[in-house]
Formats: sequence, C-alpha cells, structure tokens
Amino acid sequence: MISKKIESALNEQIALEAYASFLYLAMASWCNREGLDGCASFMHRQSDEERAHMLRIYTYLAETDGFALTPAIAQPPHEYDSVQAMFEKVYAHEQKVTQSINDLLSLSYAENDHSTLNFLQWYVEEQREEEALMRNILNKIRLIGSGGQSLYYIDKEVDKLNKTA
Ligand code: OFO
Repeated sequence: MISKKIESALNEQIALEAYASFLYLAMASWCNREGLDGCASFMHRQSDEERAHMLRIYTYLAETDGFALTPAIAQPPHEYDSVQAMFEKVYAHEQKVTQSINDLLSLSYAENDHSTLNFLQWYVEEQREEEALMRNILNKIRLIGSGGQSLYYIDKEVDKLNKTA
C-alpha cells in the first residue's frame, strides 16, 4: 500500500516516460525523412524502451494497491535543425527525467517508503546509463563535424549502437 502522494508522483513519472516515448518516436520519423536510417532505428528502440519504463510503473502501482493513470500526451516537435540539435534535445530530456527520479527518491525518503525507494533504484541506474550514452553520441557528432558526408558517418556510428544488446 503506498500513499496518495507517492501514487500521484508515480503517475507524473508515467506521463514523463510516455512523453519520452512519443518524443523519440517523432524523432525517429524525422530521421527517416532525412535519410538517417541508423538514427531512426536507434530512436525507435529508445521509444520502445521508454514505453517499457512507463509500464514498469503500471505494474508497480498495481502491486502496491495504487492506480496507474494513462496520460494525455502533448504533441512532440516534429522538426529539428540538425541531428546534433535533435540529440541535444534527447540529452536535455534525459536530464529532466533524472531530476524527476531524484525528486521521487526524495519524496520516498520523506514518506519513509522503502518499497518505492527500492523500486526506483533500477531507474537511477538506467538514467546514469542513458545520460552517458547520449553524451557519448553528442561527443561523436562534435568530433565528426557537420555536412553531408559527416551525416553519413554519424548515421553509421549511431547504427552500430543498434547492434549492441
Ligand atoms: Fe525513461 O527516461 Fe530515458 O531512460
């Protein structure tokens, strides 16, 4: 049994993960249109992962006698100035998610809710990995530089990540 405060904060997290899933789906569509097929597959994969992050909270709420609410999702942006600008947006969104997880942890401490503290550990780890991954991609993009030919190499580099587990 969790408190109403925790239930409502977890529902906010559901909304954030759901938005991330749709944001990354919109980015996948942009990448496809720009001919960046490796980046498109990568963003599709990220979108699926975010949906899985959201569903974990549904399961947790069901197990703790809470009630998961399916959120309305705001229209994500469909146009990006460049692949670098797009990944900067991804990185910023991941930082926002990390902040939100940290806030949830603080609230769980305050509520003395050890079950939720334990549940959130998985997200702490996941956010550390995601932020590192996005920083890595941004560093590669900066190294490769911009321009038509560079885009080809950037896409190839990101595509390599699709082959990893
Ligand atoms: Fe679920 O926010 Fe990214 O990882």
